[in-house]
Amino acid sequence: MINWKNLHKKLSDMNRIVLSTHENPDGDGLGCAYAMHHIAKKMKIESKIITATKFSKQYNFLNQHNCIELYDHDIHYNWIKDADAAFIFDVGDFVRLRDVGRALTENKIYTFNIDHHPSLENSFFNENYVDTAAAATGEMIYEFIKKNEINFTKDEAIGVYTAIMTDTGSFRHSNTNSNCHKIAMECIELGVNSSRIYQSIYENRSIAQVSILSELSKNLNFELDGEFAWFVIDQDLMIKAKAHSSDVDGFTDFVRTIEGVEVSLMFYQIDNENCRINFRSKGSYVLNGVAQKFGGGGHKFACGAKIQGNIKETISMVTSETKDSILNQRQSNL
Ligand SMILES: [Mn+2]
Repeated sequence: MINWKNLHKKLSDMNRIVLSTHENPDGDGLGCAYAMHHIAKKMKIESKIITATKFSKQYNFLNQHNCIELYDHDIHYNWIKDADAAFIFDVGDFVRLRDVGRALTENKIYTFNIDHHPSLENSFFNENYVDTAAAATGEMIYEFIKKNEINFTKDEAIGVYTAIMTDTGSFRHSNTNSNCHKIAMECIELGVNSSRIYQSIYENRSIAQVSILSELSKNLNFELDGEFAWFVIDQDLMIKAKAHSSDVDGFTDFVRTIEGVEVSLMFYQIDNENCRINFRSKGSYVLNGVAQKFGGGGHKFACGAKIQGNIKETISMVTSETKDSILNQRQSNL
């Protein structure tokens, strides 16, 4: 049982807090930070949401009064220095805080990790509040609010709703539980406009995204009787499509929707040296073991890794490891 009262008690003694989440922020991390920003406001605590990398424009609706700021050493390093603590949401791994993490460590800021990822390494944080059974970190923020009888209003509800909606793939993924629906119901009763949030996130595709999609649909690789699909987004494709790194979000989920596909993998070439891999499973095969082998991590059916090295070698290494894992799991499922 997580001691949410303890966290609240500590928070009430603070004057300034840093709120952050992983690089390439998603709806869960940003939604939690947004909800916490409003809780802090009510408690007269100064707070800033500082992200390590740019968030994509589909989350603009969370950036009211420009409460979300991209880390800028000249502006934020000294601001962080005077903070009482940092609350980090949904991060999975401390390294995914990038420059924000460095500023926190160098300034010896007390850190609270609030997350639903099964983290292997939590020792970078001073306190860990982890619940791997939660569908979204947003579900945990809701618990924090309720356990402490914080006035739950539309402001916090927008963040909580966004977090749960995005991490459950709009209440479709296997992690969706009745609690998600109950919380969503309460958020909607508080005035959250669910269809507007949905449209903002999922019906705001850039032309760049659509052109990548049309290219990658011609270059899908199917293996293991079509159960395993993988694709590559290299720098050429990104340049041709005039795309930004946030434009590739969601493609792995999309490829998983293909009939017969159980596992989908995206190889995204960040630069000549680095490659990001996203792993998605429909639920028959657990993938985070494979991600961990390559220094990554995440959830059982949605995880990722970053690999340094030649992309061709990375592809052959990771696809062969994934195939082995699928075949092993097929064997033990018999
Ligand atoms: Mn999450």
